Amino acid sequence: MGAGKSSLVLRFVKGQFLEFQESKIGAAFFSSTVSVNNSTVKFEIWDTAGQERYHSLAPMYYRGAAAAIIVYDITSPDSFARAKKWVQELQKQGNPNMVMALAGNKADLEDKRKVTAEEARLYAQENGLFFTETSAKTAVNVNVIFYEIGKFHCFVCFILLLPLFLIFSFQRHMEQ
Ligand SMILES: Nc1nc2c(ncn2[C@@H]2O[C@H](COP(=O)(O)OP(=O)(O)OP(=O)(O)O)[C@@H](O)[C@H]2O)c(=O)[nH]1
Ligand SMILES: [Mg+2]
Repeated sequence: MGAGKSSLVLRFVKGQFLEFQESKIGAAFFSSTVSVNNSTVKFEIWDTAGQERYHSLAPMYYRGAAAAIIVYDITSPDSFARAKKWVQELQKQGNPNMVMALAGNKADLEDKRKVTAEEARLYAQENGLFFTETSAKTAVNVNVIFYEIGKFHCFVCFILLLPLFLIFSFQRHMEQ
């Protein structure tokens, strides 16, 4: 099951949550304009297929990317391992100025947790990533992670959500 990339985008862009999200085959595009620190930021988001068989398509999206959100599921150690692989790949192949954030999603499923927040926080610190746990279901920290990224960039930026992943671009305009 996916880590919740599409769900995070749906929550961020439309404020909704679906118990049964369709798995992505191609990539879906979303855009959303929000106010961050007195600036208007236009996020342009590519939500792409997370399954391994679509891995080869990823560089097409992340090459120009200025920001990435790597998403794992706190109930799945396997998804955390895959998130780390994506971080490595982006560090090697992505834009060197790319802002990266790590999101431990499904934080509402505390009773099924298999990845501790400490473990992920430490990993994020070591790799210079912004880290937070999120829940697309309850909306916890969903805006926080997008706003954190929005703070960094002016003009066109791209964001990805991996391992099961997603790309955005956003533009920032000074508010009048
Ligand atoms: N409890 C809970 N379920 C979630 C959360 N986010 C997503 N889900 C569920 O997890 C499943 C997968 O979510 P998706 O958003 O499709 O995951 P994805 O990463 O886009 O998956 P792919 O497109 O297949 O790569 C769906 O059934 C969602 O309803 C969350 O924060 N909490
Ligand atoms: Mg999806």
